[in-house]
Order: sequence, then structure tokens, then C-alpha cells
Amino acid sequence: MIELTTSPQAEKVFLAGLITQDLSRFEAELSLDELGNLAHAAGATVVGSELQKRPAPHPAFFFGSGKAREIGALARGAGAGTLILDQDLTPAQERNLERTTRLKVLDRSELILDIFASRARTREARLQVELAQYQYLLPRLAGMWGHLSRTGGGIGTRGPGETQLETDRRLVRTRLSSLKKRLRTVERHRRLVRSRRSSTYRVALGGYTNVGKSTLMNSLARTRLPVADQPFVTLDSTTRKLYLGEGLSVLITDTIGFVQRLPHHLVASFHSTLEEVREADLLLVVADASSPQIEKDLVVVDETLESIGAGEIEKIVVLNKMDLVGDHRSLQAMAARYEPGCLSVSALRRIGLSDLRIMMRSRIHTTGHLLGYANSLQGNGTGTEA
Ligand SMILES: Nc1nc2c(ncn2[C@@H]2O[C@H](COP(=O)(O)OP(=O)(O)OP(=O)(O)O)[C@@H](O)[C@H]2O)c(=O)[nH]1
Ligand SMILES: [Mg+2]
Repeated sequence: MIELTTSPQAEKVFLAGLITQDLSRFEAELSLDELGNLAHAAGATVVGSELQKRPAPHPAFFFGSGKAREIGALARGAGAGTLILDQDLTPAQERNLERTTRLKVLDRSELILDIFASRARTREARLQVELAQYQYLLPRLAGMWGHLSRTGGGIGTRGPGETQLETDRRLVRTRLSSLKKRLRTVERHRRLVRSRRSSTYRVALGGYTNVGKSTLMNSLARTRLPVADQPFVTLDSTTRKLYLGEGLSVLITDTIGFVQRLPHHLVASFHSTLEEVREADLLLVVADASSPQIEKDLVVVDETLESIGAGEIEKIVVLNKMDLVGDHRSLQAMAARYEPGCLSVSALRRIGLSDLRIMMRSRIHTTGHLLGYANSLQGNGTGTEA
């Protein structure tokens, strides 16, 4: 287990969001709770929050301008130096809000990008996060320089600012194309490794973040992947051979989790990591059975899988953390909703794992021959590294 703690000088942040026609108060509150968890994962302390009811975001200020001033005063009064918005902002909204509230303003995408940047460990994950960050930055450069020339004001700021903007745009574009080139090399390597494994049946763990995917991988395949009660602990993919009994072995991959409104830049730049999911023959869609949000989370997972081209892959829904659910009837009712191909387990307490292996075997027997996986159906590996 890795330690992910908040530093004593944690940045104090205030959270804010909208209740709109598409988002009820209850949903907006749950979403704000999740934003709080994300802020905590980024090392911040949440000192307060506020929601405003509006049919749609104000095009210039996001909130009404009076409400924006009020939120600024509330946040500064609570000691916050940063305001984090639950929805995404246009570059103009972000700039106007910074001026009105006199706070540093971040939106949900920036916060998620920040967590990814601090957690990325492998070369591939770092390249992918950097690519997403620069893509996010590019349309905002103009505002940054406009902002500087306004605040700096006076002689000598505007001209150099604009020249600098062109220079910066060029630098960012050059960096973007170099990152894309380096990622293509990593992707080629990954494809090569995958093509060597192409005769073996592939299973991928997918699901919302923090539901226990890596814990399940560790329990099934005897890996020692980092696990923590934090979102986005896993940002890479790890593949191992897994023996399922009765002469069947498969490759199993643990990878990145999803969250609602995952920034599209991130989904696009994590293309090669997510390819491990897209190319799987079977997905174990892991869900947290103890979460009050389970149904909504599963909808987000389905939508994300669809958006990355993995919507049609065979699935088993794994209701994890069953040890935290006291009411077994509600668990059975939940499992019945996702039948056929759903079962309850506890990855941590190793409950239900044999049933999961049996269910996987039966799926592979139904589809593996059709897919021509001779190795899977004859292998006898023992969970060693692939
Ligand atoms: N009680 C209980 N806790 C569990 C179980 N499985 C996982 N956890 C806990 O849930 C938290 C998240 O587990 P991870 O395995 O890191 O979850 P993940 O889905 O890989 O999360 P990310 O990689 O961050 O997306 C950790 O604190 C685990 O100890 C379970 O069956 N029961
Ligand atoms: Mg994980």
C-alpha cells in the first residue's frame, strides 16, 4: 500500500458548481463531494463550497456576476486561495472569474490533469499527461498574456506580451508534436508486445476509479500493484498471465479507472494505455457495491467504454467490496439487475474469487474456441509474469 497524504501546508480551496436543468441539487451535491475527493487527492484542503441554481452557465462569468463576487468573498473569508469549479470553464470564463473573485481559479479538468501529473510514474504515462496538459494550455495562452498585459499595464507590457504569445504558441506546438512523436514510438513498442501475445485470450479490468481493480488484480494474479483509498492511483497498465484452472490461462490487465466528465484531452492522450482495454476479449467491469452511486458510476463506465470503442466487448460485472455491504438481500437484488454475468466478490478479503474464475472459464469456453485461442485453452501457467 502506498502512502498518499496531505502536506501540512496544504493549499486551501473552495469548491463551487451549478445546479442546472441537466443536474439536480442531489446530483450536484454528490458531484461536489467527488470534486472534494479529487481536490484532496491533489493535496488540497477543502474549506467550503457553494452551489448556484441557473438554467445554464453564464457565458462570461459562469455564475451570475453578483454570485461570482459573493462566492469570491465567501471563499476568501474561509481562507481559500483557490476556487475550483465542478464544471469545465471556457478560457474567458476562467479569466473573468479570476478577476471577479480575486482567486486562482481551476476547473474540474485542470484538477484531474494535476492529479494525473503528480501520479504519473512511467515514461508513457508522463508523456501522455504532458500531451494532455499542453493541449489544454494552448487555447488558454492568449488569455494568459492578455491577463498579464492588463494587470502589468502600461508601457512595454502589451507589445512584448503579444510577441511573447506568438513565441509561446510556437513553443507549445513544437513541444506537442515532439510529444506525439515520442508517444508513437511507445505505442509501436506496445503493439509489438501485444502482437506477441495475440494467441492468448485477454481479460481487462475496467471500471470507475477507486473501486478495487488493482486489489482484485493483486488477489487474482499475485501482483503487488499499488493500492490506496484515493482516485487515480493506477495510471499505467500492467499485464500478467493468470491461470484459471482446468488448463486455462489468460492474460489479465489492470489499468486506469474512469470518473464522470473525464477530460477529453486525457482520454485522447491516454489512447495507447486504453488500447489494452479496447483490445481485450473480456472485460471485468469492477464496481463498488458499497457505494450509493454504484448505478450512476456504472453508467459513466459504460459511456466511457463506448467512447473509447470498447462498448461491444463481452463483460462480467464484478460487484466488489461485498464485505462492506451488511444487507445481503440488497446485494442479491443489485446482482440480479446486472444478470446474466454478474457476481459479488471481496477482492480484499478474497471472497467469491473461485466463482469469478469459474464464470471467466465458462465465458472463455463459450467464446475462446470461436476466437481461436489455442494457447488459452491448452495452457497451464501459474500466474507468472507475461
Ligand atoms: N473493504 C474493502 N475494501 C476494498 C476492497 N477492494 C479494494 N478495497 C479498497 O478500496 C481502495 C481502492 O482500491 P484500489 O485497488 O486501489 O482501487 P482501483 O480501482 O485500482 O483504483 P484506481 O487505480 O485509483 O482507479 C483501497 O483502499 C482498497 O484497500 C474490498 O473488497 N473490500
Ligand atoms: Mg488501481
